[in-house]
Amino acid sequence: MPPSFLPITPTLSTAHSGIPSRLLPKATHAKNLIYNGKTVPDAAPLRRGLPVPQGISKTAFLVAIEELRSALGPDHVTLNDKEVKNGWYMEHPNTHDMMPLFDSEEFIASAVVYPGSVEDVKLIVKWANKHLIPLFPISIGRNLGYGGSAPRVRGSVTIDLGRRMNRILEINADDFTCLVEPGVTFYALHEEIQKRGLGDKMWIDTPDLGGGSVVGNTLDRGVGYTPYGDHWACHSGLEVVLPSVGDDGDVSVFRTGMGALGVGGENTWQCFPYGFGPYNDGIFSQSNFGIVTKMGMTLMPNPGGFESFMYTFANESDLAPLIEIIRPLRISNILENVAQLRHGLQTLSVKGHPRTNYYNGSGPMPDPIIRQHLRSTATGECAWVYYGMSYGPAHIRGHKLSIIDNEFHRIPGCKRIDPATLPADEYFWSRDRIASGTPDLEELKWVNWMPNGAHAAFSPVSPIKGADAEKLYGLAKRRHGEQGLDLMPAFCVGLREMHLIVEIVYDGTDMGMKKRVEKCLRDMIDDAAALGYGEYRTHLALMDQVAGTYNWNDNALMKFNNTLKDALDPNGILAPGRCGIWPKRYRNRGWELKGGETSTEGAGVAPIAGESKI
Ligand code: EUG
Repeated sequence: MPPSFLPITPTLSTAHSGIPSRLLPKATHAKNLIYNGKTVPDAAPLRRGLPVPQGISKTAFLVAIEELRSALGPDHVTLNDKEVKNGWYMEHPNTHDMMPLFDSEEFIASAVVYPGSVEDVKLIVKWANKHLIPLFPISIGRNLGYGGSAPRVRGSVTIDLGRRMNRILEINADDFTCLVEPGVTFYALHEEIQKRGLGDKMWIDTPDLGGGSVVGNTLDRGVGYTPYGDHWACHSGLEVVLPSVGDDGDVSVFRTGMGALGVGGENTWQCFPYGFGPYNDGIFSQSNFGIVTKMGMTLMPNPGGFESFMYTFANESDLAPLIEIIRPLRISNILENVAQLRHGLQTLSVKGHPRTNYYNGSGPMPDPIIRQHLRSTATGECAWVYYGMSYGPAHIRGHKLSIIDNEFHRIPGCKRIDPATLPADEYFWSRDRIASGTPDLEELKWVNWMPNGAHAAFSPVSPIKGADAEKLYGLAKRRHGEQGLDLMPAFCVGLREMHLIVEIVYDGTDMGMKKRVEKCLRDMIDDAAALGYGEYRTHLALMDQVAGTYNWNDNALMKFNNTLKDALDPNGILAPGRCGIWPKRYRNRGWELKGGETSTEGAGVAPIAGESKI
């Protein structure tokens, strides 16, 4: 479809998941680029029909759906029996993985349900236990590169929490905290703070793209780029609906931390995350133990000034000595935010042009070609680019920046790029906005590297050591070379560890390429595990493999998770398989994905013995 006919991107005034109007021109441009890169129709009719989950007949499933419809209202339950439509970042599907590694009809929902309240969520949980239908809750569904909104088990009923549960319940300008529902995006929270005239007073922390759910991203232990970048560490208080039905026939909802107080818990719910007794929040992140319906989050006071800086490093071999320089600076907070050290190729690809603009060969784009094209950019020819920010008034920043400048210049060929020389549309300024709490839309431009651009990530964590960086970069380079894929690594440096994020960009319609991407990802996970590195997060397709690497003492951790799963969700209805945790009914039936499969399904689920409680 010619871009001029593309409908306008929904804004926050018309959709909870919409774009802030300040970013609408950017969204229009980004959407045009994406649609220009699509070589196949955006929507395709379902080839395999309604994806009914295993363990229930189609007839019984449709009867159950009618029951849910009459309980919640006909508009709040939709069957997924027509088509797969991929859309793009701002108008993404809530039914399947828009960036599939498998066939699009593998990680796919049978229906989507839209609760409007915690009571509705409880009702849905009761319904799922009665009919033994798997549920998959999403907040916004923009967990892109890790499966998006898609369920792990084919035919699960997606609970789209965000569409109707998207209130900002509180922004507390005294305590610098907020309380949000799952449908609040980083964009929406930022806009609301500006609207209330609090923008000069407080910042939010945002990931590279602002369309994600604050709750969803935090539960997935996502990362942002202000000093409040560790989202999980910055949250305070959850409200959770549990997945089982008690002996009294009711579904339990509870609050963690100070929110558990019988009287007045709201006072300190967002100020002190721990409360009394065991700290339970952890088991609801990257898990399938409960449905989070409210979350508290801390907000950052405006530090009184900020200044981005950017350095380039000439040689690939500068990586290890540079990381050694970064570690003490980061631990002592001279480097104050989760900075990014990116490979030059990512600086090129984020301009949003297809790879074919630069190179037509097969195999990874050769370094001399990358360097040649970087020469004519504002960044200049280099191997690595460091993006960081210093906070506080000028005299405070000056002290820190001079230390950083001296230290970085110990690497021969290091160059500080003067921001004053950079045009307003340079990617640097997007990093500048993000590191100062203003959500942006720039990052997704590198998906245009490939036609029908999709991406999946290899995301290992390691100490901030040169030797670790070299080993991880080395194995990624070797495995990308074997599969003929371009390597675009970025090191995101936390306080005492770093996340290496390797996003592989691929053609989502090219099954051969997808198989190479899967092989590359699986080989990197195995290589990393053999060297003592594990991933902090992964794609649905890779969760079993990654969970399997955390196997110390005869898989003691997974045994513990299984114990929790069986206790909290005896019928196994909540997000089976998420993060490698399979309910009893699914275990040992071949649901785990090890690599090379064409189907994501196992051989059935165990029936429940005895009578249903409902
Ligand atoms: C990015 C960052 C991540 C992640 C996936 C993608 C952005 C890449 C720091 O975490 O998990 C440029």
